[in-house]
Amino acid sequence: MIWNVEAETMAGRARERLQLERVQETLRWAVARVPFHRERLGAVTIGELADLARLPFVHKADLRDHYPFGLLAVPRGEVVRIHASSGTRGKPTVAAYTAGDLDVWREVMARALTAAGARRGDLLHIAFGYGLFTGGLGFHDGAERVGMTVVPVSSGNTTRHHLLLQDFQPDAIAATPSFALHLAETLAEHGGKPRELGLRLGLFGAEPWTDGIRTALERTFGLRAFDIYGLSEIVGPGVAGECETREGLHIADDHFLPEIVDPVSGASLPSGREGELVLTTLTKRAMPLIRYRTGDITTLTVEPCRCGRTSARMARIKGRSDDMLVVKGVNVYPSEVERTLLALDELAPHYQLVVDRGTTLARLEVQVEPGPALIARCGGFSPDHPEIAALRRRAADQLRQATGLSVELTIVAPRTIPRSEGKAVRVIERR
Ligand code: DLL
Repeated sequence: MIWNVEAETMAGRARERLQLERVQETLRWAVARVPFHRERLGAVTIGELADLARLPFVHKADLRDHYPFGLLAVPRGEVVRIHASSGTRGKPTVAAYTAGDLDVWREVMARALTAAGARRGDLLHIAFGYGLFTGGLGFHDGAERVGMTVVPVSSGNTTRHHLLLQDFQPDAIAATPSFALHLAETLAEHGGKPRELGLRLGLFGAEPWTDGIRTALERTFGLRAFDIYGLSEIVGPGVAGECETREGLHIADDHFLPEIVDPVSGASLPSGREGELVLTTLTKRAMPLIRYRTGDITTLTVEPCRCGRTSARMARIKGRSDDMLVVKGVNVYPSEVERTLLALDELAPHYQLVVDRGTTLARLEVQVEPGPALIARCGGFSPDHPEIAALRRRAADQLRQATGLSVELTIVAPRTIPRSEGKAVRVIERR
């Protein structure tokens, strides 16, 4: 089902016209109301969308520098909701919404949910955190707009999740992929069967996840898994989402205009080239952002999709530009390691990368857990068991072929890698 036929199937030319009008209006709005934008953009005007590439970027640091309310384009009293990112380094980044901004968020979330196959009346178990994080409330509001039955469980407390999942038998679950796997694993440990929950749909996002994790989730729960993307600075979840074809994520590009730039030089890249996603908000009033550097690495396509939607689509996120590891002069994203590891059936979808920068040349150790079938075959876990030792060599070999890096690979005992209740931490830095 297409939630908003007019907006989602708009012809290319009409879409571009609308985007141009909305960029121009956003520029006027931001320049007139926010000193930061006025100082940088002055009397700038743009005659066509391509002119956007001449404007300076906004970085996450700019948001921190104007913490908390320095980038507001409306009086504080007109802001009806505030969210914020977790802010691992220093102050959090703040996102502010007018009532109209929240309406747009509900609209784009409703599009993403229905594109994935969610329907009015479906019971949705929300296992994203509620609070300053946008996951819980973003899914919540969008799902209510669709007319779903919302169960706002939030993250944490796995026992409560098990109980509600078993008793309510939801149609759909929304969670980070890593927390969903954790829920399945702990349920099985308590004698439950994830497949018997009867879930039809998994709505996952908030962290990079490869098709290997998708397969693991689909097999474990017997559901179909869909990717939903977003970031709090722009709105939260709902910036983009997969439709049933799962050939990229449809960007709500009548509200958020995407570009791809070279992560190092900032030069604009044509569609089809991999680079950093840059977003310009087209309808936000409380905190418009022009050419915001998301840090997320992906590719854009503007080819119409088989589903009938005509928006630009982005490939699944490969990782954040600041997550890229440079080890012995080789660049590698954690997702590339994940893809290789999960191609091996005997390994479990639990891994982490330990980077040791204590030595002159950084060292990378990949730690991964064996799958339950292998452990059963070996009669328990022992790193020296011939099957486990052989698997270790094979996995290290495949990683070398895929990344060009000879990594130290350790198969660790089951349940050694910390499980996450929100976004998984894949990289541990030791200095
Ligand atoms: O993670 C919003 C969200 C919540 C999206 C629930 C989807 C589902 P932030 O905490 O601001 O917002 O983190 C945003 O998370 O820049 C990406 O690096 C990453 N991210 C979000 N969704 C995906 C995804 C929420 N589907 C940052 N795939 C973004 C890969 C994702 N990475």
